[in-house]
Amino acid sequence: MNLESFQLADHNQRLLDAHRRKLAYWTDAVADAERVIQKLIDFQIAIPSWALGTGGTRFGRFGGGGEPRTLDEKMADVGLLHALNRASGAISLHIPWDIPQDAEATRQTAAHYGLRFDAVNSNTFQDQPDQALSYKFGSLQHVDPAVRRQAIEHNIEVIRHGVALGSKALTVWLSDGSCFPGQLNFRKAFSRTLESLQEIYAALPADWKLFVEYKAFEPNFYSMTVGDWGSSFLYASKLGPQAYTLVDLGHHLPNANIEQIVATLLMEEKLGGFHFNDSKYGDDDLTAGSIKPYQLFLIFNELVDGMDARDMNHATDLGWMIDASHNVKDPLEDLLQSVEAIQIAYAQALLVDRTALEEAREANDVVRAQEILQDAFRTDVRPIVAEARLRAGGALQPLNLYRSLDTRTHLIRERGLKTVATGL
Ligand code: RM4
Ligand code: MN
Ligand code: MN
Repeated sequence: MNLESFQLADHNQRLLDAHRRKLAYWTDAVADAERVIQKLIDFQIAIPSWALGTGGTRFGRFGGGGEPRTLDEKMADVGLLHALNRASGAISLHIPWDIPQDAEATRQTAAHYGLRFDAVNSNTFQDQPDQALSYKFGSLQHVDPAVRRQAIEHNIEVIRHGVALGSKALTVWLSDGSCFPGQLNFRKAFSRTLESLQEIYAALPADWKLFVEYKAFEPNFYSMTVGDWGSSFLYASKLGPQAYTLVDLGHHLPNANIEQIVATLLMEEKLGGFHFNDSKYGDDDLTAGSIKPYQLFLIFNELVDGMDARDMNHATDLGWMIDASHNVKDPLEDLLQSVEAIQIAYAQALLVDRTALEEAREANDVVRAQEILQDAFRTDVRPIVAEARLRAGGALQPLNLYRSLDTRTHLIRERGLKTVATGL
């Protein structure tokens, strides 16, 4: 569904006065507002092609209707999100869930919506119908070199698809590991995985990055071969300068201090990208900021601090992606919520008075340090996030506009009630 410019203009016009009143505080009292607004305008968060349909639980899937049936329809959905919030200008594809049939046409369609292609993702955690050998006992770590070869070739194929689309990174997430103690020789599993990754790394174009995503657990697993940031960091370090660690917020053991992990990886120049989501218990893939917004803010606080320390470009030097999957929400509404939560956390982190924070730290003034952080976290930054959207050509309240246009009903009419998007 296309967003007509008059619909956007009507919506913004109706809300403009109230918005200006809320914004007045920022323009009058916050010297820094313009800097924050500009950074927000530049900051784009990639939408995963697998988040546009309804996700499943381990037991079932409850579709909401109007799901995109093709890659073109997925790009149309992301295009709609981007038209609403002007902050979703990229899409991340999972292969083989979304194989572009005609790369040039796909590129043109993406360009029409103002989208670029973020990291491409390989999949050796499922068997495909036409696949010769099974990944039941792993892929890049498999004891049989023929299975490893197949998995390596698949990753190289994914790079090829990415090159054709103008992507600049490959994300490798493996569900390799073991279910029972004794099943696996940990050292051999590590070495085989490293050797396989080395072959994939060798196939990377010079301006590409390889993201090694870690995950602490899968239900029913005893060990994961890339189980934590330490092992991902090891792989990335051994592979070379184009390899980085990817942090997915849902991939840690409960209560892990993710902000500290982020700070360390950034310092070591090995943080490559992010998969945003939120969770209460496991890899729940819930809406970003829906459970632990303070944690999200603390992570952004480290990101801003660490990136500034290395003079990095916030918008372009790391890969920013959402990785979520839902059963009970309209996926597009959910993604609008996630993007906004990420922007809010980012804006709050930009407000932190870093000079004062450092002074408080050097003076062991714990109370003051906490006050400085919480002052930023408790600031309602929604008016400047909305202002950034407005200036970039988006809607003051994307979710409200999406609903008032009855978008899902239109999508169901256009695509049908029982459509199923590829993915989880
Ligand atoms: C994994 C991991 C990967 C994602 C798959 C679908 O748990 O988060 O990034 O590609 O799920
Ligand atoms: Mn992920
Ligand atoms: Mn995950």
